Amino acid sequence: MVVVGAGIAGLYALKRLRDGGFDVQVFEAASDVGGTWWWNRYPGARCDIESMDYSYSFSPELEQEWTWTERYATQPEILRYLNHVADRFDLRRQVQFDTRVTSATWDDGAGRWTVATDQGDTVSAQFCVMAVGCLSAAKDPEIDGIDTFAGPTYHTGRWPHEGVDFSGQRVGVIGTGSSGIQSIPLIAQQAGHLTVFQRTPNFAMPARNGPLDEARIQQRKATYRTHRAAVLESHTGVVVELHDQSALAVSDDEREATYEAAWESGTLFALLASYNDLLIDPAANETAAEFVRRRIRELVHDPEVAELLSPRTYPFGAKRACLDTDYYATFNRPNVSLVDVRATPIVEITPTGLRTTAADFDLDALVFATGFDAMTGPLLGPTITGRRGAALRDAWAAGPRSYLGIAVSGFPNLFTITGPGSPSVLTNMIVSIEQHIDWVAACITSLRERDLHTIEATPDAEAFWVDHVNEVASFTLYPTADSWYMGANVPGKPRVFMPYIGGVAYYREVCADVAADDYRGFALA
Ligand code: N01
Repeated sequence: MVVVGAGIAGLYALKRLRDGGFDVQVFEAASDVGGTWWWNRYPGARCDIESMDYSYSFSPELEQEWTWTERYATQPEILRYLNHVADRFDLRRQVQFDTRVTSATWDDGAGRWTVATDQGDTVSAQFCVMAVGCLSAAKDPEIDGIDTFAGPTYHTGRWPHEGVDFSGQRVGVIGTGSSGIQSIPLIAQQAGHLTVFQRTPNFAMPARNGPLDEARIQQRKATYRTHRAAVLESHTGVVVELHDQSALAVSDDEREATYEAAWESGTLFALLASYNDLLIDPAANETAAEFVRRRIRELVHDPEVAELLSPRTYPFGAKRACLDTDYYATFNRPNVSLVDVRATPIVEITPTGLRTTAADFDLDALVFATGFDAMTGPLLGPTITGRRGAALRDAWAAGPRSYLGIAVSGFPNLFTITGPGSPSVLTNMIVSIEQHIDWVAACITSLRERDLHTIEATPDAEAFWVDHVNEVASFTLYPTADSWYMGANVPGKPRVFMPYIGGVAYYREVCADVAADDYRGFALA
């Protein structure tokens, strides 16, 4: 088997499949393990799922051994954890680093994949597991003159390992998604002046991060197994209290108190889980959106800046919300200014800075917090060619098509871990990663036991699943936002809502049921 990627998914795939007696070779483009946590080293990078949830559940021993220090772990701490996992389970020896897979080609006659890399390797594999991540193809902004800037440019998703010293500099940050919202407060503390170029404001809620106290750690360690079981029954892979009630069915005072409690909790999904119609009914959603906007007005002193930072063009939660530490208060600093590049668009990057339709900005350094070609980008990076020479790129020209988000018709024995059509990015990623890999391991073990050699999604099953994913998304407000979930941040990318909103518990049931029904919707041969 070839596994592509040695991030959270690739490492677990290697461990699980090797334990299952399979011969596994992993290729990883980076120089070490960690995936997203190897690349995204920008100031302030940390996870917005609590550390004791954003960790593997497959090993109770690992769970007891490792002790997280903060409620929300920093990038260096998560990377240390993944290095510990790699060492503890002796995973590194089967990973070839600094090696990018360039192509995977299915050989109909042999019933195997030929996988080629940029280091000149060519290997033959019965199965190919794409553990390439959902947010790993960094996207530079498409702005004229980008190569003419005389100073350094940095993308948050490809941050220099030695760090960057912005002391005294005039810095520009383009982008106010999660990466921008995390890095802007820290860059502002260092820079002489920071100019934030904002196209669309985001909804951010305070993380209320802090050190984990010993009692909390011991309590979770004592109950980890039951906690993990509860996680599997949740919608998002995080246990949050769901209120099964409309936001419009309660009094204004009661609603305010509920939102206030969610805001104070510092939990990403808490506000969205406050009522059952926030992602369905625009009027219900507006109550939550206005609650956040009120908080922004309290936090930001200048009313004009507060209004600019207030999202008004899409429903709360329809773009991924963020957890922040001092984001809004950063705009009260005298060395920070906010430029609305929706009202006055960026015209070009110049050798000395950036020009909008309204002004020229002189800058020493530019930071692109401009996100990723999400979900499909990492899978379409290598040239994947399936049966009869068909390219995945062509099969997905109008948007990704997949059965369960894990397999594509015409591409036998190829598994897309947390691929488009699965809950993935709408959930705690580690929970969804472990579920996919456990499913794949059980699947190929079953094939081996029965002397079966190939598994392939049928066109009908794939068509049914694509329709289902779209249908459930269409009941919600998600498709109304220009989000990366919709591919809207990449010019020319088809507008399709890519993840599956069915949630962890329901989706697990579907996958288990498909397997129990002898892999219904798959052709086995
Ligand atoms: O990327 P994004 P991200 N001119 O796509 C703007 C996960 N994550 O790296 O909204 C001007 O969200 C763009 O503007 P607009 C998490 O799932 C998690 O921040 O397209 N602006 C937007 O403001 C997250 O959602 C964590 O109008 C341009 C920004 O750049 C996902 O990764 C931390 C532009 C991109 O925001 C992606 O987050 C970090 C242009 N030409 C990331 N092009 C945590 O766990 C783009 N923009 C905390």
